Amino acid sequence: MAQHLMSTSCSLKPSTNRKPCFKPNQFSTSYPAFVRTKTFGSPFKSLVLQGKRTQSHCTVHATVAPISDEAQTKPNSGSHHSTTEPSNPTRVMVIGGDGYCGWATALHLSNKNYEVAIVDSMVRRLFDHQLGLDSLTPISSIHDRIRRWKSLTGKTMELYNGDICDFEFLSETFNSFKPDAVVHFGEQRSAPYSMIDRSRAVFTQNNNVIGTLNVLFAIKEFGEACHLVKLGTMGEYGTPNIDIEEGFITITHNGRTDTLPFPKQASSFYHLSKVHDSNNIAFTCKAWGIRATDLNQGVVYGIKTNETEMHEELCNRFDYDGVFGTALNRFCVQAAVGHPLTVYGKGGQTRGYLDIRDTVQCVELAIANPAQPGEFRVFNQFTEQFSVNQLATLVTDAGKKLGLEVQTISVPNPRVEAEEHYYNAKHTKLIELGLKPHLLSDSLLDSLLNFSIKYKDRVDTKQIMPNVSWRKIGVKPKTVAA
Ligand code: NAD
Ligand code: USQ
Repeated sequence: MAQHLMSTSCSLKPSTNRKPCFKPNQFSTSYPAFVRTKTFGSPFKSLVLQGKRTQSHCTVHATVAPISDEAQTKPNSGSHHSTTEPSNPTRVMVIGGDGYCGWATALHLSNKNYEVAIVDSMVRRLFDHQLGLDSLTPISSIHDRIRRWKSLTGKTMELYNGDICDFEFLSETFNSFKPDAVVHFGEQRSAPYSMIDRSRAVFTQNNNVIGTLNVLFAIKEFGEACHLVKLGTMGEYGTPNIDIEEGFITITHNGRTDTLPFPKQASSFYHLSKVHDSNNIAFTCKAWGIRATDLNQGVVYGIKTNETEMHEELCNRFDYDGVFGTALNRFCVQAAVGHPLTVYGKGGQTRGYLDIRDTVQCVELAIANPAQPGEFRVFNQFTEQFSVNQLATLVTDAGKKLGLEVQTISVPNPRVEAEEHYYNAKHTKLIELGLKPHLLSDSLLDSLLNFSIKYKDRVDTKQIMPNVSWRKIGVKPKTVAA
C-alpha cells in the first residue's frame, strides 16, 4: 500500500512476473489491519481511505526509472576506499534502505563498490502521514534519491518496492537479486509507536517477527550461503544489575557450567519484537545452518555521512518528535528552537549511543567478515554510554557556546523503565574487527546543533512532548496523532 501513495513521482518499471493483488490465503501477513480497517480503525485507516484500497497488497517489483542524461557522468572520483573493500563487488540487499540507518548504509556500501539493492515498503513515510509528523530535514522520494546517486557517482542501486511480510514478493526479490548478504533494517523501530494502542503493538510484532521469519525462509530456500546481518537492539538486554556481555554469558549453576544467551528483559512491544527475532535467528542458525550476525545497536545520533553530504537530494531523515525522535537528536532540535530539554523522570536512564557514521562502518565490517555457516554471532554495536542527564548537560554546554539558552525540564516518565541503575555493556567485538569510532565530541555537538538551527523553521513544536504512555495503552484505536 505504501508504495502506491509514495511513488507517484517516479514511473516504475513493474517486473513482467508482477503478481496480482493480495489473496487472503497467501502467506503474506502484511498489514493485517487493512483488512479490518473499517471495523476496527487500524492505524492505517486514514491513508487506506485515501489510497486505492484494492491495490493495497499489490506486489510491486520496481527498478528505478531510466536514468537521465546527467546519469551518464563519470563515477565520482571522491569514492572512498578501505581495507574492507571487496576485490569483487559483493551483492548486498539492504532491507529498510529508505530509512534513517538503511539509507546511509545503502549509500556507504554502494560507494564501497558493493552491488546494492534497496528493499523497502515505504511504510515509515506512511507512519509520518498517519501521525502528522515530518522529518526535520526535507527528504526526497526514494526514486529521486537513487537517481541522484547515479547521476553523481555512476553507481546503480536496484529498488524493490514492497513488503517483506509478503513472502511472494520477498521470494521474487531474492531470486532476482541473488544477494550474498542481506542487511535487515526493515522493521517498525519506535518503542513509543509500539505502545500507542493494541493495533500498533500487534502491527509492530507482526511486521517485525514475520518479516524476519520470511527473510530466514528466503535464505534457506534461495540463498543458503547468504549472510544475514540483522539489526537488533541493546534494549533487548534491558538494564540488569550486572555487566552486559556481547550476546552470551558463561554461567556456573549447581556445579555445572554453560555458555548461554544473555538474559533478555526488553521493555516495550518493539524491543520485545527484537528479542523474538533473535531467538528465531539463533534457532535457524542451529537448525538450518544459516549464518547470521545480530547487531545489537544502541541509540543512533547524527545526520551526516560522507555520502549524504554529496547532495541535498541525498539528505537523510532526522526525527525529533515524541514518537520517532531519539534522545540526543531530539535534544539538539529542542535546544535549537528554545524548547526545554525533555528529560524523562530522574534522567539516570543509561544507554549505549553511536554516531550514524559508525552504524554504516559497523555494518560494512560485519559484511566483510561474515559469520560461518551455522554461526549465530552477536555484536553490541555502540561506542559510548551516557545517561539522559549527561546528554542534557552536554547539549546545554554546547548550546551555550553557540549563544543558545538551554533549559531542561523533568517530564513525568511516559515509559516503564529504571530511572537510576547500573549499566556497563561490553562492546569490543566490532572494535576488534577494525571499527574506528567517531566519539561524541564538542565539534560534533556543535555541528548537530548548527544543523538543527538551520532547519528550525521546519520544527512543529507541538510534536515535541511525549504523549504515548506505556501504562495507558489500551485496545481503543488511536486514529489521530498519538
Ligand atoms: P526507520 O524507521 O528510519 O527505517 C526502517 C525502514 O524499514 C523504513 O524505511 C521502513 O519503510 C522499512 N520497513 C519497515 N517494515 C518493512 C517491511 N515489512 N517491509 C519492507 N520495509 C519495511 O528506522 P531506522 O532508525 O533506520 O532503524 C533501522 C533498524 O535499526 C531497525 O531495525 C531498528 O530497530 C534498528 N535500530 C535503530 C536505532 C536508531 O536509533 N535509529 C537504534 C538501534 C537499532
Ligand atoms: N528519553 C528521554 N527524553 C526524551 C527521549 C528519550 O529521557 O526526550 C529517554 C528514554 O526514556 C530512554 C532513553 O532516553 O530511557 C532512550 O530513549 P530513545 O527514545 O532515545 O530510544 P529508544 O526508545 O530506546 O529507541 C531507540 C530507537 C530503537 C533502538 C533503541 C536502541 O528508536 O529503534 O532499538 O534506540 S536501545 O535504546 O539501545 O534499545
